Amino acid sequence: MFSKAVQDAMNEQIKNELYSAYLYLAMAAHFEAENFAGSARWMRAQAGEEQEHAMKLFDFVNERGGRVVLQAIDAPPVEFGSHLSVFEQTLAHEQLVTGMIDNLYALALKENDYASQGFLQWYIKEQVEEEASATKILGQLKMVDGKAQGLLMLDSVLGRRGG
Ligand code: OFO
Repeated sequence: MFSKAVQDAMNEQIKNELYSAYLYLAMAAHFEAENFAGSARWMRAQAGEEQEHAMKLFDFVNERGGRVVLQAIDAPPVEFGSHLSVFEQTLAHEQLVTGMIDNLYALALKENDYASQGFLQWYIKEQVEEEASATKILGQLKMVDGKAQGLLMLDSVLGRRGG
């Protein structure tokens, strides 16, 4: 059954996913201001994915006969520092979200909520991808070592994301 505890935790996670969208949109604005159009595009696409993560939860809560209750979203930071620092913050954020999804899954287990466990498997896999993609970009940024030519090349590669 869909317990109140799982429903509340999913409503909380809708907010967390929307905060992720907000955070990546703020990073997109940061890159736009720094004239890194490709990196801004990557972040904008990432923000779009986070909205989809929120909406999958939104739909699931409704399908289970629950009630979606939207919560206030904190303002994200404005400045993020160097390219390397932005992707360090991206990886740290995704690691944080992985912990949130793990806690949600643990709650579904505790509540004997098999449908939610099945549903959350998608998020567990998605978090592996999210962390891997931030880790890969971070590794490339370390190779570039802050050099303008390398940063511009990487910016162009990142700009290919999102069609
Ligand atoms: Fe929703 O995966 Fe990133 O935060």
